Amino acid sequence: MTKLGGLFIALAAATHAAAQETASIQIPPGDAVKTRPLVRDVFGYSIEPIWVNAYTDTPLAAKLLSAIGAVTGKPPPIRVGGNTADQTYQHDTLPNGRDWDAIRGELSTVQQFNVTPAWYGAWADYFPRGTDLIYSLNFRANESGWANAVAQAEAVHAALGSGRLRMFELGNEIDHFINKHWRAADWGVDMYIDQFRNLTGQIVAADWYQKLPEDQRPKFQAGVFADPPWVPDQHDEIDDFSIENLTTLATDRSKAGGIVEREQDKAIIGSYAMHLYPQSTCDTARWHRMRLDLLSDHLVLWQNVSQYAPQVAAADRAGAPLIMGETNSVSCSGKSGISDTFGAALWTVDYVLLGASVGLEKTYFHLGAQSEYSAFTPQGYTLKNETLDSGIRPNWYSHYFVAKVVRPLGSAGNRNRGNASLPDGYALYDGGERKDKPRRLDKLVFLDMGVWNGTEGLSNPSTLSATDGTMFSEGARPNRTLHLATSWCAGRNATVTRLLGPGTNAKSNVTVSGATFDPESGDLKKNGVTGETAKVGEDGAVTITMRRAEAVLLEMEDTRPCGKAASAAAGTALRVDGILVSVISVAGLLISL
Ligand SMILES: *[C@@H]1O[C@H](CO)[C@@H](O)[C@H](O)[C@H]1NC(C)=O
Ligand SMILES: *[C@@H]1O[C@H](CO)[C@@H](O)[C@H](O)[C@H]1NC(C)=O
Ligand SMILES: *[C@@H]1O[C@H](CO)[C@@H](O)[C@H](O)[C@H]1NC(C)=O
Ligand SMILES: *[C@@H]1O[C@H](CO)[C@@H](O)[C@H](O)[C@H]1NC(C)=O
Ligand SMILES: *[C@@H]1O[C@H](CO)[C@@H](O)[C@H](O)[C@H]1NC(C)=O
Ligand SMILES: *[C@@H]1O[C@H](CO)[C@@H](O)[C@H](O)[C@H]1NC(C)=O
Ligand SMILES: *[C@@H]1O[C@H](CO)[C@@H](O)[C@H](O)[C@H]1NC(C)=O
Ligand SMILES: *[C@@H]1O[C@H](CO)[C@@H](O)[C@H](O)[C@H]1NC(C)=O
Ligand SMILES: *[C@@H]1O[C@H](CO)[C@@H](O)[C@H](O)[C@H]1NC(C)=O
Ligand SMILES: CC(=O)N[C@H]1CO[C@H](CO)[C@@H](O)[C@@H]1O
Repeated sequence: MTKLGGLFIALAAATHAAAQETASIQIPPGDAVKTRPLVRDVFGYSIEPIWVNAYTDTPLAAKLLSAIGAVTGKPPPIRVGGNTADQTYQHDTLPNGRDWDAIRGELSTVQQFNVTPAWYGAWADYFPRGTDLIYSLNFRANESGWANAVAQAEAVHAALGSGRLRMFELGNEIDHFINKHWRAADWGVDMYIDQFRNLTGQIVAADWYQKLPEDQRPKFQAGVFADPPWVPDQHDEIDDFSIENLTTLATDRSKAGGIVEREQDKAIIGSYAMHLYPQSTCDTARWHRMRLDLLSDHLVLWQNVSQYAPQVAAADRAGAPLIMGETNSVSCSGKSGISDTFGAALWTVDYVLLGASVGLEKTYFHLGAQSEYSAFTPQGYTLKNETLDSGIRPNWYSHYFVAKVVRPLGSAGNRNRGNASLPDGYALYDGGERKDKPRRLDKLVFLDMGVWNGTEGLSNPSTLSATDGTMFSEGARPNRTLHLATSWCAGRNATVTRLLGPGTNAKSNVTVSGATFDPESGDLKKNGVTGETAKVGEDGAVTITMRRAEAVLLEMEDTRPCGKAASAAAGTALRVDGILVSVISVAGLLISL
């Protein structure tokens, strides 16, 4: 973890950089940095089971998710899971004659979510072709040897098929099960491993599973813990759950063991998951600590994300990646005025890329159709005495921006891209898998996380107006100029894409270099190709100016060695209006969009 120490210095520099007017940044050559792979479906969504119908009843989500797939070549991964996963019960038929029914208790909170096998089929075809789905089984209901979960697994696979259903989870935030009275006080890693083996053993032994060719058998995402390792006051209860404790020998934490002790368990674990919500409305202590400015602070994000480094190392040792399986800015449904601002959008970009650079392979942002943190909401509804429209919030635009960041350059599949954190940003490299293909700098991302409270775009008809900004920054919006020393060839142009908003406090008028989405239909209205470029000077010098509260992406499309004359590169010809419309090779599968 020596690299993390190095990172810290870079990040500390970043927090002061906003005050400087210029900064000189040396971009390390590809062979000088340690990188993690950056996958093109790094940014996913987690949908609360009770809200799946709301999302799949309108075309909005499908339209938006397809727009990402059109840029990256791979639609965002979707996890159907959350609190209501452990309240989902499957029945052959329901008294209401439909395929789902939510039984509400006091304060209209959902007590039980009842579904029939037909429910999975109702949304199976909704998500764009190529979407990888994770489905969270009810792990709480352990009666009759998890008969409910065993039946769910078979029914959801029958509806979705192996092409869509990639993994199961067993339960949601299982480290809160004692507190919820779903397990006794002795609930811990050892008992979890026994129960994991029992339920997965039953699923794996089932006829339907055994009949599948080996490469089509859904795997399991293990863990699914909520407690942030380094923030004890946010733990609901005392337990020993952590990815380290789950996957290492109790006697020697540097050696793989625990759940991966048996080869047959290791073979079915596709990934490990944890959840993180840096802020929360769930209790009064945390309610009083909530602040928009905390999202505009790279050091706070670093403190939140770096606590997973030991968990990543443990998952690496155990042979499967760690995933941020459910997250958002503020837990218990979010906080308008924080979660639905342009500040949250910049935070989201920084979070996904920082996570990837620390080794969190993918990050899934939670969606509820009436949640204040959702990137988009499919239907109008009433909340806190306000009537809201369906619509799109600023953090949707961070996804579109990240799509541009991870999109492959040229026409070739590009799976070996790595990342490195830099002061204020990230460097993305490609190649390096062979000696004759040296690792090359592809892209650079810079974020100015300083706060600028503007006076435009303060409201958004899909969110509460009661929280619209009332504090405004004075004077002219500051900017600074970055002088970059890159390994790019003199005379070439880097294309420039910006994530733009009127201010940290804005709830609308956010764009990705002018690209906007219709809040009702989800249609991409402008393509965002402004033609802005940054010319590479002598010795790879690049100069770029960015305003306070802004993100910028630099891409070097011309990837041939220096000295080769520029001509229409193979990749450029495939692009129409900046969007990839071709067939791209993704992990050996051909996916046409
Ligand atoms: C189900 O959970 C309860 C509560 O922790 C426990 O007493 C019981 O033994 C569990 N049943 C099985 C089959 O594990
Ligand atoms: C699961 O546990 C039950 C009750 O202890 C046991 O009868 C059954 O054999 C176990 N199944 C598997 C696959 O481990
Ligand atoms: C891991 O297990 C040890 C030993 O049982 C325990 O002391 C520690 O608190 C556990 N870690 C977490 C994060 O629960
Ligand atoms: C995130 O970091 C902030 C600042 O250090 C801290 O107050 C908060 O508790 C952290 N939250 C989590 C869940 O790590
Ligand atoms: C909604 O209106 C009712 C009745 O006027 C009032 O009592 C309540 O405090 C309001 N709630 C919110 C969140 O403003
Ligand atoms: C910006 O506005 C938000 C609320 O919209 C407020 O919480 C924050 O303190 C303001 N920050 C500055 C530096 O003006
Ligand atoms: C940067 O700030 C300076 C000083 O306020 C201003 O003159 C200039 O127009 C700004 N440039 C951009 C691109 O915003
Ligand atoms: C770089 O961009 C400038 C300005 O758009 C243009 O004049 C020039 O021809 C471009 N150079 C190359 C090598 O594409
Ligand atoms: C800003 O957003 C509002 C509300 O979404 C919209 O009506 C307005 O046209 C937008 N203005 C610009 C300049 O895009
Ligand atoms: C600078 C750097 O390498 N950033 C991250 C990329 O991934 C490695 C993991 O190998 C992290 O340790 C670094 O923090």
